[in-house]
Amino acid sequence: MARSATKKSADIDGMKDLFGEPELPSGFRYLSDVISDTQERDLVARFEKLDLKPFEFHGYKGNRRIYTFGHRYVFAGQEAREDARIPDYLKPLMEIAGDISGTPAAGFEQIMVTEYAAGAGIGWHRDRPMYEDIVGISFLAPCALRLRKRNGDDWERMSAHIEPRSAYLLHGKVRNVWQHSIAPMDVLRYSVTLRSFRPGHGTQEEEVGGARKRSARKQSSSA
Ligand SMILES: O=C(O)CCC(=O)C(=O)O
Repeated sequence: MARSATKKSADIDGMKDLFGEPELPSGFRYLSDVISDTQERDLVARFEKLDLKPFEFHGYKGNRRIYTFGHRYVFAGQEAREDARIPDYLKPLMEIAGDISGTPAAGFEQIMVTEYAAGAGIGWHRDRPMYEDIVGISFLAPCALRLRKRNGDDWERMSAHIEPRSAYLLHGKVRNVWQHSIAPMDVLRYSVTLRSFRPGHGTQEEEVGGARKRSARKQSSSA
């Protein structure tokens, strides 16, 4: 059965419900109000100026549009850019990722801005294997981050309510065992996803090749 958790202003970190059952899988962490209204407005104004491109996976173009910073991995559909340096205006978000994860902020070397216009969502997936911690920061609209894990022939499902200006962490089990997705949005939402790399990850070519093979076998969509 699906369970849902809504916490407006509290941190969620391995919390249990009244019956001692975990509300969300271990490794999930949530912090509300990590940025102010003004910061949100300023950052969204920056995102609106980016040359966002539809997310592409095996020739399939998703409705969401993305722009990536950090040049260790170039997503399909994105041009490899000479200068993919992380701009200064995103550095405060790296600090937030560092705070929520306990990983040094500088470790979040891959940053993706995603625009979900009305009708856009993201399918079930786990992030590519070369990434370690995944941090999401949300802008403009709330959404439900749906989580599912195989349980025999069935799926165990949970859902986390994500407010704008909040951050969530996917680490450990919720990152490695559970899949996540977001249903198509009714209204515009942006997210910034910050990813750290696993120690000793390979070259870009190996990552792209390996990720594609694994993705084709296991995942309906990948990020
Ligand atoms: O928009 C979000 O918060 C989720 C993004 C995501 O799951 C991804 O890009 O892999």
